Amino acid sequence: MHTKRLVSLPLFATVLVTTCSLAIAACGSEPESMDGETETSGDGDGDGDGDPGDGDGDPAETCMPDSCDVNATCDDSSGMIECTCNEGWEGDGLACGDVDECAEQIDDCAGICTNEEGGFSCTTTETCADVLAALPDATDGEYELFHKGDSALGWVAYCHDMAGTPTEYLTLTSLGPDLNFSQYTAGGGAPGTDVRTNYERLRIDPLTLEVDIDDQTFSNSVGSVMHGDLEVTSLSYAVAIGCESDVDNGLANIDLQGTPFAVTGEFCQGGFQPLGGATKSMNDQVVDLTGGGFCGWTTPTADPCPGEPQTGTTGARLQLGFAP
Ligand SMILES: [Ca+2]
Repeated sequence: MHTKRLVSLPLFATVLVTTCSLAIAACGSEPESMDGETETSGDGDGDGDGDPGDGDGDPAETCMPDSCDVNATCDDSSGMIECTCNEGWEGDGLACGDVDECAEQIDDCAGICTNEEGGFSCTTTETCADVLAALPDATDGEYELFHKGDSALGWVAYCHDMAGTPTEYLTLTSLGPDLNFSQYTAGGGAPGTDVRTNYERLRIDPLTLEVDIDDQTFSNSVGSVMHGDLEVTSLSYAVAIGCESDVDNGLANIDLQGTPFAVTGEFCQGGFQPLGGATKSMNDQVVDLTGGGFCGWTTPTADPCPGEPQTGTTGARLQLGFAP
């Protein structure tokens, strides 16, 4: 970034440069190439010989408007012209190019970095709506968001419905029949086959990190159970229900491994003579739930504990936080 234009030159070169300083328009890079030549070939006798500041009669150089690149600062206080590219620019001072702060990742931007000549701009992306505002052509997909606009709290969201109402989901990576599911176990007062809903993505509020457990957009379900007159064919997330007295045979699993989040919320038991509980493990990224009663269940805590979780409209939220 720093370039001394000329240091020690034989007399003929100094004259050339002085001429350039006076007739700048024609100067170009000629003195620069002379400089390189001198340093390799004239090593022995060049020392102090033709230095303009040496008091050997040569006039000191003076910064002229075109001495340096337009994006550089000229300094002639030493008697020699020194050109230094300004902040946001890089080069030898005679020619300065833009620094791409985004590509070099020196922007500290909590969002979308856009390189600009001599600087950059940053659009903080805390929500998918922020992404859409910055990138009007953005389609549904994975985008990095920053909780509270903090560059240290980045996470990858799946932005859904970007053509309509941008909505944030957390993509789960622990997928399988026994991972990230809710189950209403058939039997007792609930005839039918086990209802199990497996989740691939969770609806998450990027501002509060609460999961709306009732959003089943990215889930699939099997089974059918009769809960009184209601046929249940799917369940909210993190809900374990059973309807066999004295047994907590309802099941559910939360597994956030592979995401930056852990479960910070608690769980409650509801129903008639409810049983069950929640066991956290793996730095609170994994929670195994059991629930039962006649009927009874375990769900994320709400006030009061959800009373009709089989309907899929619990209104409950599962609180997440960044894993330690
Ligand atoms: Ca730039």
